[in-house]
Amino acid sequence: MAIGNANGAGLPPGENLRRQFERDVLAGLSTPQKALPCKYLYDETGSKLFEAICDLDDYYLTRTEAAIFNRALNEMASVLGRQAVLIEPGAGNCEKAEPLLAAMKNPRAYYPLDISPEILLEAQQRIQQRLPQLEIAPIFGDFTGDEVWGRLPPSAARQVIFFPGSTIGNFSHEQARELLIRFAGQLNPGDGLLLGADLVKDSVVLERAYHDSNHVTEAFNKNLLSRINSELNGDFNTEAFAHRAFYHSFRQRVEMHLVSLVEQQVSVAGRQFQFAEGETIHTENSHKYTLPGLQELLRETGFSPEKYWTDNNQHYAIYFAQIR
Ligand code: AVJ
Repeated sequence: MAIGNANGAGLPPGENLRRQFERDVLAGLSTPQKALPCKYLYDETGSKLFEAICDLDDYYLTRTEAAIFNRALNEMASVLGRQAVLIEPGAGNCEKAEPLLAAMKNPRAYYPLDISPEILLEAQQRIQQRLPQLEIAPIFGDFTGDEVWGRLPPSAARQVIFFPGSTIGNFSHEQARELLIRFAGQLNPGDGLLLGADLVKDSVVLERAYHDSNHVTEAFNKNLLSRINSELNGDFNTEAFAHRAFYHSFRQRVEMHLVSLVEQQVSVAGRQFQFAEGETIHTENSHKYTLPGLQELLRETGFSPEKYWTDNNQHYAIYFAQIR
């Protein structure tokens, strides 16, 4: 077999991803507002740091969502109905699906989708031990592309897409619409979506969650620079950048940036980039929703919002919607 062509086929595994990373970083550092795609924050170190963020007192999202699930699990299970198929895009360690599957009435199957096989296979074993009757079929790939969805087994049973964790917040409103339309395309009338989203709230609470006093989010943000240094032969001095996170109330999102503390030049993959003092790299968005905003998003994308659960402070919501 011939090795290597213009498409990068035949390259060692990981090389295509590295090249894509390089293209995205060089392009992102070349625009007037420097910006990097937030998905690159989640390499192995970044994912571990994100898990540490989830345990922080300042980061209310994870525990608030967990408490809503805990309290409403049986009600959710009955809304999902008997013998439903649960599909989870970006499932990761499947920690949120496990109690839900255990509460559901004779779930037909669980299809977790994720780019990371190791974590998914480990989760499959764990859940299979607890629920031996359940069919679990992990599907590896990027859920924002078409290709993975084509590999889902067709099903006559009721399907429910499970999308917790405020992952939707990483997407712009435009991208969120596209994503939900993609979800809808996978579903039939009467099928469901269980969606977790963080709500608009006091900016002090929001900013503390993304600028925590333990500096874990700072480490998470700066890890992107270390990753560029090691994978793309960069020479970022992580000390010369500061973590910044602020709530942009008009855009209803927390923006995460890295601020250059001095005027400096940085080299990445043989190319030079200038930073003025105070210039930033925009590294992540975390969109916040209002309940009416969520309902509108659902309606616009072919869903009919049926029921939601929230905490007493209305900091976070889990929405159940059906395909019209
Ligand atoms: C993984 C997108 C839900 O936006 O709250 C947390 C990512 N970034 N702290 C979020 C994140 C910094 C997180 N999501």
